[in-house]
Amino acid sequence: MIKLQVPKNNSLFKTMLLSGIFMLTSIFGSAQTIDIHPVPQQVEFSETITTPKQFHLEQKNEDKATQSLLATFFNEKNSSKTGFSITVGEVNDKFSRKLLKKVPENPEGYYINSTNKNITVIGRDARGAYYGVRTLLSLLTADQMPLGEISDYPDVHARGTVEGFYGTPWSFEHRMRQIDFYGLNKLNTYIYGPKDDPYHSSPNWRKPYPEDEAVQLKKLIDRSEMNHVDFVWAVHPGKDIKWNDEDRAALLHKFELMYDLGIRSYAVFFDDISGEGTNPTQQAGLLNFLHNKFVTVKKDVKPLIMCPTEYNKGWSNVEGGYLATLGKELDPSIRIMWTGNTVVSDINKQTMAWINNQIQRKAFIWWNFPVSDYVRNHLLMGPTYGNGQDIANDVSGFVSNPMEHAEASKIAIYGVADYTWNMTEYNAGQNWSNAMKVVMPESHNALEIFARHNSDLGPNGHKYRRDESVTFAPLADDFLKQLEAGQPVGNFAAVKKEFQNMVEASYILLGSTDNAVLLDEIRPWVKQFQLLGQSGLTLLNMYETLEAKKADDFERSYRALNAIKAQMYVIDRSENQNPYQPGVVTGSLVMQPFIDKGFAYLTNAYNQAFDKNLEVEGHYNPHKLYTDVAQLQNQQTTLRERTLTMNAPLEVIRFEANSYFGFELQDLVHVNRVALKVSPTSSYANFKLEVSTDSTEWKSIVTKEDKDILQGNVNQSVKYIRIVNTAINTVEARIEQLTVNVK
Ligand code: 14T
Repeated sequence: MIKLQVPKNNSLFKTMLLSGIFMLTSIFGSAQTIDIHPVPQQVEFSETITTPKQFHLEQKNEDKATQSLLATFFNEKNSSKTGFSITVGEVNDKFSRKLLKKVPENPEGYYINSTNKNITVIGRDARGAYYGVRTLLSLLTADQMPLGEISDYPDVHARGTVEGFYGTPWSFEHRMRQIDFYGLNKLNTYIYGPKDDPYHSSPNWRKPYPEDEAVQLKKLIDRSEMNHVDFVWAVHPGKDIKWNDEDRAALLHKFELMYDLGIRSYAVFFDDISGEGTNPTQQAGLLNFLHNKFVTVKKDVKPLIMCPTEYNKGWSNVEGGYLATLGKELDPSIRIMWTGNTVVSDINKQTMAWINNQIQRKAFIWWNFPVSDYVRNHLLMGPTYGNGQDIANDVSGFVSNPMEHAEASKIAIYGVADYTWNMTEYNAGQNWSNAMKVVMPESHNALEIFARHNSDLGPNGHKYRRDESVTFAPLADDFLKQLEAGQPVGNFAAVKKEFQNMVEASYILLGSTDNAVLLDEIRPWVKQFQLLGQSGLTLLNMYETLEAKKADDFERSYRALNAIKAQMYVIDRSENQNPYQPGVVTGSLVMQPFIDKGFAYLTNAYNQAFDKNLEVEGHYNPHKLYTDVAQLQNQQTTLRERTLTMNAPLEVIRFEANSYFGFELQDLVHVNRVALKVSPTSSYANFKLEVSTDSTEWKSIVTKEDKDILQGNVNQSVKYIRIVNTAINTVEARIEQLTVNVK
């Protein structure tokens, strides 16, 4: 038999390791790929043999999840006494004694030894054995099976997601699919904390879940157990908690109720609150109480996790001592969550050094990606990148806060699984390509074309951006430069190819059946994407017909492009109509701007050459936000028909005395109704509506409160409109709506 030795320092081996896909050559020279995910820590394969067909399986431990996972593969048909021997167990089962010392010390680690006679899988613990079986099954599902050793373990202890976004919580079915996905990809943590579940947060956090919801939670918990996922139930009591015995008891009682449903891991969130609930001494007192009276009493409950009120550096006031107090007073076993230097930010060594020093323990990272609750008209389907690959020993956990689109979030989650398992070997681009195949096995190519143009967020309040259309961007630049220099365009074919790819990919996706759940989530964007690709092709027709000086043909393409835009406008106004960022945006970083610029250029060039007057209309929003409130500085505005809206921020805003917020219009514009909705509505007493033509002289406008909305009728031409806080103190309120009707 020919031996394929793969020395560790061999570069071929390295590239294989990076992808988790191992190419082995069998004696007949046929290439064989074996796919292990996440990328394992250490693999030494020598040769392959034809994968056995009959097995003799022995499971030494009694882990139910491992048992049922094994049962998905081993059955009556492929098992017999004389079959190929497979033994699975934990270190504690003390079998195959000479292999025991090869099992990694790390929790959840495992060791696999495969020879041409047998395979042994030994886990450091039950979860390790379970992960070993996950890997075993990837070895057994290929025609050729590698012989050798795998020593594997995760770099980060707690790995997974926190369902912590605002917006429609994931459905029961989606959660079931997610939990299976986590088990499959060796993720061990699902923190349940959807902001819009009233039994997680106010007003009902003290109350038991209604029967039907409890039944579903129970099923999710059972499913988690079968996937070795810790289902962490989080409570968000800070909006109305009273620091007294009664509320402590209420929380303890709720924990008990959740324990009865099967919960064995808990978290308490104090994010995005104001007032009494934010007191660190009280928060620490409550957590310690739960630790002493619940966690240590129960014995089978994991250490508590808490999300602090100051959960990122930008919001933390070191002098105030909030974090230091938590660090000092919280029981050392309690994990503290952290989103990084800002609410939405990537994590590096310095981030970790700073926070870990503050809280005297390793922070538990809450990574706000791919969450899109502040850019709801976008899909975030790009690669998982940006976090330091040297922080494995600085974190106690790393979870991703995903999009309300559960299935589409799997692309990013697949990245988190790989990144947290084997950080130094993590390769974002490779991982992303693999992710496409995992979520859409048949149509992965089309999905990749779609996803590479659907990753950036557009301008947003958190200033968080992602790469998009990376390989197309230089083509677009060249194309426009040549156009503007009046030169013939040299890369026409390459540009055309990508627009064609877009159109074809969208048809394939819309007709695909390999992930109907994903298609349901992204359909509006795929339809929009198809139109975008078509508008690109039409733009190229405009270019060609202008070059050929065919006026009639040019004008037809021009009209067609306008018609496509009109269809895109309809989708944007009729699908995904949430009140925050309604609409459907795709290709917004490179593709759409390229088409808009090319369209404007070609139309103007045509007008000049043929002495025509075709309109270059763009319905962008010429008005701006006008404010001196730092928290609102990057908030976006939307103009729809004649209503100008400030996109509602999610957080509580602190309005200092005399601070203001409103709009600066492009010119003097006739303005009618102004409407403001904030909570609490008691703030209206302090807010005054003013208008101005020059921003120096201001006129007051009378307002009245109606159905919780403050309204004023301006009925004159102005350039500036603002709401001023006339209180002598800072006022804290959430802005739910600020709209102005403009002529
Ligand atoms: F607790 C946290 F770590 C956290 O990130 N909380 C929220 C989270 O629920 C949300 O999904 C995420 C992204 O929008 O950001 C946090 O919510 C915010 C963040 C803000 F900056 C709410 C208002 C904000 F102004």
